[in-house]
Amino acid sequence: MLYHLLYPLHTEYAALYVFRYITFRTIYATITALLISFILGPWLIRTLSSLQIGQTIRKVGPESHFHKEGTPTMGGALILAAIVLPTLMWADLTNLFVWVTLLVTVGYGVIGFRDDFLKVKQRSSDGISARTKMFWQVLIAFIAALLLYQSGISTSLSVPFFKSVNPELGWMYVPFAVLVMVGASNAVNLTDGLDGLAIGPMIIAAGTFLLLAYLVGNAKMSGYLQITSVQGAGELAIVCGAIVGAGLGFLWFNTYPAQVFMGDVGSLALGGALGTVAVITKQEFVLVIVGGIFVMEALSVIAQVVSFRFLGRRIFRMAPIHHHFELKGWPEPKIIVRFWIISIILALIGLSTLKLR
Ligand code: 57M
Repeated sequence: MLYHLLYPLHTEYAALYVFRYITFRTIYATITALLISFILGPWLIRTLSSLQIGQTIRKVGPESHFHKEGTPTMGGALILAAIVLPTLMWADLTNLFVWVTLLVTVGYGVIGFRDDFLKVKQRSSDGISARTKMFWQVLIAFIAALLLYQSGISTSLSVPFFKSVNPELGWMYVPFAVLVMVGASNAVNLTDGLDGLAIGPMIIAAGTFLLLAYLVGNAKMSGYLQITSVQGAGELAIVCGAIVGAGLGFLWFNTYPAQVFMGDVGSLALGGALGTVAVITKQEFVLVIVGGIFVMEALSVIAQVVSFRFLGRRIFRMAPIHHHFELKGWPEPKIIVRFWIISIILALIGLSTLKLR
């Protein structure tokens, strides 16, 4: 909105020319998101507590979590507001990519909201069925992928480390994009099981994709780096900036010992947003590296379920893998901070793919 209102006035007030720059708008989207989180955070936590919107803890889980019963949840609503409002304020709203990313983010947020709401209402940890959740996730991702496909976005794949390997997917781009969006969303959801465990790597991944979106959207830079250029993708740096700001603001309250959990409204939305940005910037494989913590968490569940079903024994003491370390006796903050450190290393490796090709 600000971009559309203020940039045209640069002919009269030269200083307003600065609104043209993605870098400027990204920085202010990040700061706006942070401010929204800091201003609304304490109010939201008080409101959630007074409405008794608290977490129900599974009794089969690690005992160390029992004391978390009743911690306000659905803090993801704050994350959503702190992503959507700054994006609407600072991004170019004629850009299709911005709207597609918002569609998935808000759409997944609504699915998560419904799930959290039912859990709180029924005072159980069941929520909506996995099948229903998956149906809506796939449907929203499908609409998003179709919009991208029809916009004429390149349907070839970029493979890290191999600049000349660009398999053409054609219409298969649509199911592939759906897989990335739905997969990312569920992987972040599985990771969200310790204070700050999901939001830390999310901030790091969104920061990395902020840079990637900027580079991919800049014809000169992408030409120099020999990466697929996607005209208009630079605006996603603003969305990523908002995710970083919203994430940092949320972490302020979610850091150990957490005053609030994000709930599915946050985890599904954040994962969906990251998946969509990866699809648009054509960095889906780099997402597997940068979001390696989320991938590891999801793979630990798959490995555990497969092993238990076919071999009759567990690989981990409990999946997702963060529970394994908890049951081994690692203190919660140690697991969290170590996962953050791994995330930073993975982000650096992900960025190195820009040069190693
Ligand atoms: C949601 N939710 C947390 C909070 C958060 C297939 C199976 C592996 C699925 C998996 C599952 O349901 N995962 C998705 C994980 C829950 O957090 C809430 O959920 C939101 C995110 N969706 O925002 O609202 C609990 O996590 C803790 N928490 C924190 N701090 C935070 O900032 O401490 C969350 C955020 C909260 C709180 O305790 O209540 C969760 O873990 O439930 N299921 C599992 O993860 C279960 N694993 C399992 O059954 N493993 C089996 C098989 C199936 C692989 C095995 O290993 O044999 C475990 N989850 C729990 N207890 N809590 C089982 C035991």
